[in-house]
Formats: sequence, C-alpha cells, structure tokens
Amino acid sequence: MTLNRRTALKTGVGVAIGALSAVKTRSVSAQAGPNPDPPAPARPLLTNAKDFRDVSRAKPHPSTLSEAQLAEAKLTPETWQLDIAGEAKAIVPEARTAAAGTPITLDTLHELAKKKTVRVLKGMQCLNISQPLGQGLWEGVLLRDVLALTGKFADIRRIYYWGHRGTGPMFRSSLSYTQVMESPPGEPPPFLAFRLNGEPLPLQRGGPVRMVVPWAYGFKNIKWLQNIVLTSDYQINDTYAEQNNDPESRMKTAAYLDNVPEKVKAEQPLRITGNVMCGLSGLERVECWIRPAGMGNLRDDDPAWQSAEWTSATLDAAPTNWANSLPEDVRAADVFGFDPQNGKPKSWPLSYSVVGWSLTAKNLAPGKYELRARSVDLNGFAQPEPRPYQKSGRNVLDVRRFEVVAE
Ligand SMILES: Nc1nc2c(c(=O)[nH]1)N[C@H]1C(S)=C(S)[C@@H](COP(=O)(O)O)O[C@H]1N2
Ligand SMILES: [Mo]
Repeated sequence: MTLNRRTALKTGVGVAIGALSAVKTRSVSAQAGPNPDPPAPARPLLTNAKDFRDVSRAKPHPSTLSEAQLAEAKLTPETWQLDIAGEAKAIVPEARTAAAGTPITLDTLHELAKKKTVRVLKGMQCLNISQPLGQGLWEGVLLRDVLALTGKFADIRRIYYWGHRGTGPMFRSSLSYTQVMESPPGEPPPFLAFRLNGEPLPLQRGGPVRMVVPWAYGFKNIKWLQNIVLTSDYQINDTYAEQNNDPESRMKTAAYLDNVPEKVKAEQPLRITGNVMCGLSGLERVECWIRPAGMGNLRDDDPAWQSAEWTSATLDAAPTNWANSLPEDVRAADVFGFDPQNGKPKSWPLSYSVVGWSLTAKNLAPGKYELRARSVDLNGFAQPEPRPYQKSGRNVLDVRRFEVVAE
C-alpha cells in the first residue's frame, strides 16, 4: 500500500496529521487568549538512587547482605579494597594488592579526590533494554589517576576489571589503554565513582565503588568494583561480548515514549511525553508521528514511512537555576561539560545524558491510533539509522496505541 497525501486524507490519516500540525502553531493561537495547557514542569534530571531499574547479577545481591556479611565481602566503606595487578607481559612495578598489604582503599580514593574530583551527569542504560534505567550525578576519581598509583607501568594494552559476585557468575568488562589514558576534549573519561547524587554510592547502585564509563552502556559500568588487571593482552574479554553484544558500542541517541492513556476524550488535548538519550552522535530533535491504527503491521520497508508526517516535540530546557537541580554540595561549574566560569552547560543536552520532551496533540477525531517517537541526531540520521543493529544498543522505535473516544 502506498500512502500518499491523497489516500492519507481519504483514509482519515489527514485528521491525525492536521491535528499534529496544529501543535506547531500552538504558540500563535496562544497569543489570542490564555494558553489552555501551559508547559508542564520539566521532569527532574536526577533519578533517586533507589529508583533506578536494577539488572545486575551478583548472588546473593549485596543489598540483601547483613552488615557482618558485607564486611566479610569487603563491601562496606571501611572494608572496601581494590586490587590492581599486572598479568601476561605487562610491567606493573608497584602492584596494589591485599596479598602484598597494599590494596587501594576508600581513603586512597578520598585522598586522590582532594587533588581532582570528576563529576558527570550520566544516564545509565542497558544495551538490551529500551528506556534508560535512571540518571545520576556521579562523582569520583579518574581511572588513570588511580592506575598511576602503581608506578611506571608499561606494555599494557587493555584494562580488565570486575566486581564482587558472591556465588554468581563472573561479570567483567574492559577498556583499552587509550580509552583510559587519553580522552578527547569534551568527552568525560572513565572513573571510579563513590558518590551518587551528593550521597555515598549506595550498595544497590554498586557502592562503595563502581566503575563509570560515561559513553558506554551499563555493562562497562561494573558495580562493587574490586579487581583491576593491567594486561598486555589485546583481547576484549567483556562478559557482554560473549552474549553477542558489540562490546565497543557507545550509547546511541534514541527517544523513548512514556505510556499514554488507553482512552482519551476527543476534546481533551493529549499530552505526549518521553525522554531521550543524547548519545555519541548528539541530538538535533525528537519528533512524533500519529497514524490511525488498523493499517497493518508497519514493516521496516513499508512505504508509509516515506509519507509519514513527523512533528517536532519540545525538549525540556536546561534548568535556569542549577542549584535546584543538582545535589546541595555540587556546583554546576564543577560538573563535566559545564563552563567553569558561568556554570552553564556548554551544550544541551549534555552527551550521554537523558532529558525529557513533550508534545501536545489536539483535535484528534474519534478512532484508534498508533503513536511513534524518534530522535534525529546531529548527522541528520533519524532513529534507528544509521546502524539499526540492536546488539550495539537498543534503539527500536517505541510505539504506543490509544483510542480517542467521543464524550
Ligand atoms: N558487578 C556487576 N556489575 C554490573 C552488572 C553485573 O551483573 N555485575 N551488570 C551490568 C549491566 S549489564 C547493567 S545494564 C548495569 C545496571 O546498573 P544498575 O543496576 O545500577 O541500574 O550494571 C552493570 N554492572
Ligand atoms: Mo545491561
């Protein structure tokens, strides 16, 4: 079926299109009288630590252990220890291990933090799950500064790392030497996080200390970090690689839809909301398409895509007063990607962060509809292009169905 403008009108798609185009001119009509639906307040940027969706696999889960068990597992702030050692041909002159009586402790990290602390706004997202798990303001010390505590190491090609797992299976990840030691200007480097949203990093989120790799999906962000191995091996040994995922993927730009009510009254404007991950390729805009339901399955090569009419949504603006959006003890000027002089983000949305968006659809005729949302990146690619390979990061187009009913 080809869906051109004429058939669209005949089949009633025009109703939906017209309704959405009306949204574009909303501000014009708003000048004539009071705005019937003023913009809703932007959603909070930070997710409560306990409200993140949890997908990690340690057994038993550390958050179920008693204080004594936690101490035994070295998962309390006082007992936490990190081993850094070399393997294969790597030269690590001053390995830091519990066996040698020289492990890294939380005190070591706090000392380093006095010289340099890194603070990053990052959305945590699983490569295999639509919808980010949550977003936090993560604080810690650079991985390269921690590694420097092992002396003048050499012959290292990768950094392997893993955390506490109890009796659960191994879950490990890795980074290349270059990814750790050198970072492009403007890109937040990997770090060891021990604070989240202004509080000590809680167990549920991987505390006392978690690896945070800002550009990467969840699987590089190892929780309950306890082991780092510097190796001359060039192989990627990530657990996620064994599961057919692209272990070097970077988070993709992708829009996600919140739920919509099943039924909407015809006179009632439909407020559509969602969030969007600003991934590697940046974010130009988010847009929505509403079409009548019952037109068959929308295949990837369906001609309906060619004539689809997409309407731009409004991104939540950057907060004007950052003090209200950040933890009390965090100054915006100290957050990565913010101008240290004026405390404003240098770009918006910040890379690897999630922001909300919204759109109001009005005057939809009674009937059943399908709603889709997608992002368009700074290269002009509309999601899921240019790399719709879901094992490098899930970015399928979200769809919701709803019915408009007459009063
Ligand atoms: N130690 C450990 N860290 C882990 C995992 C794990 O199984 N064990 N899972 C990873 C994966 S696949 C994801 S998506 C994130 C989830 O982070 P969250 O539980 O804080 O939301 O943790 C990552 N870190
Ligand atoms: Mo994941």
